[in-house]
Amino acid sequence: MTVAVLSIGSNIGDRRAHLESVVDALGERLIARSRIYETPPWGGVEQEPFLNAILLAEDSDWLPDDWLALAQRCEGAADRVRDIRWGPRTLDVDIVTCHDADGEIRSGDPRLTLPHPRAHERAFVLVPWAQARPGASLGGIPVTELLDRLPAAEVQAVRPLDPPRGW
Ligand code: PH2
Ligand code: MG
Ligand code: MG
Repeated sequence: MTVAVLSIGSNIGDRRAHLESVVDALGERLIARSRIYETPPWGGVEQEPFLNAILLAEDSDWLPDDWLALAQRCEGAADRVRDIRWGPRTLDVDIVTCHDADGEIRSGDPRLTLPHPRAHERAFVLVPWAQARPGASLGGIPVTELLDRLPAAEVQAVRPLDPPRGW
């Protein structure tokens, strides 16, 4: 059994619908989700604000590659085009961490590095994650402690949307 923490984001088109498409694709695998946050673009590319959320999902048989395949299917279904690094996108589905019975899976595979190598410095990942799973940790460090290390302005700029339709 593996449990995956997925960071989902969108800043093109119907942003909310793109996020919801991942919830639909996960179906009964979904075990928790954060609220949806509006977040300023991270990474230095000038672009529209993102909607971001964190989803937790589990599957009794899946390995990290299966979560990656699901992420890529969802991005493909949203007509994701790979162009500018850290640039605008209809849908981005990143695997932040993946746990099995032995704990956090570590992988240096360039196709899927685990845990995600930049998650610890992204408020748009850490804020929703701490909200969905208050006790969460990354590489043995509590997510709340990682948040304390980031500039307060970056953390405060990650703002929850009013929850419509219960999300
Ligand atoms: N994704 C990026 C680059 N920058 N900024 C925010 N706020 N949210 C994102 O999901 C995001 C980003 C590329 O993956
Ligand atoms: Mg990403
Ligand atoms: Mg990605």
